Amino acid sequence: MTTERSLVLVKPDGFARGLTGEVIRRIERKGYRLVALRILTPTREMLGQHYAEHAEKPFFGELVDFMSSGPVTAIVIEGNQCIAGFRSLAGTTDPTKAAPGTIRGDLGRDWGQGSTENVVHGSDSPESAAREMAIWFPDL
Ligand code: DAT
Ligand code: MG
Repeated sequence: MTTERSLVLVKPDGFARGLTGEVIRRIERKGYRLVALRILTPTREMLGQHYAEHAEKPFFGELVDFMSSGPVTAIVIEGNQCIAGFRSLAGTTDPTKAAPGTIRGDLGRDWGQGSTENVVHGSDSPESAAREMAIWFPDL
């Protein structure tokens, strides 16, 4: 048994479009448990930590601009294999290519804004989950 926790974000596009409930509905229907939830507009400093692996990428500036543009819902979920399981629910990074049935495939699209707006973030490994939870939920 591998009970895990993962850090999920409903990104500013998803929050602004009223999709937080839809994302939570899919998480709960899948059978994962909600552990913690907060709504906040992330600072650029938080996002620099969260996306440290992408700091040198050409899209980093637009990514931080987009992610700091408004409120997000940060959620810790729990369940066996929930890290891979939520990534599967979320679908692939590019919302144009993400499969129908996934969060990004059903709810995301290219809005022609430059930044990749793909509704959700999910941790990609236990190490990332631990690192990200410390950023978004320092008291957990
Ligand atoms: P994921 O969010 O699927 O884990 P990632 O960690 O590779 O993807 O990238 C983090 C975010 O950065 C992603 O959700 C959207 C943005 N991004 C990734 N690759 C990009 C690219 N080639 N051009 C523009 N934005 C990109
Ligand atoms: Mg990632």
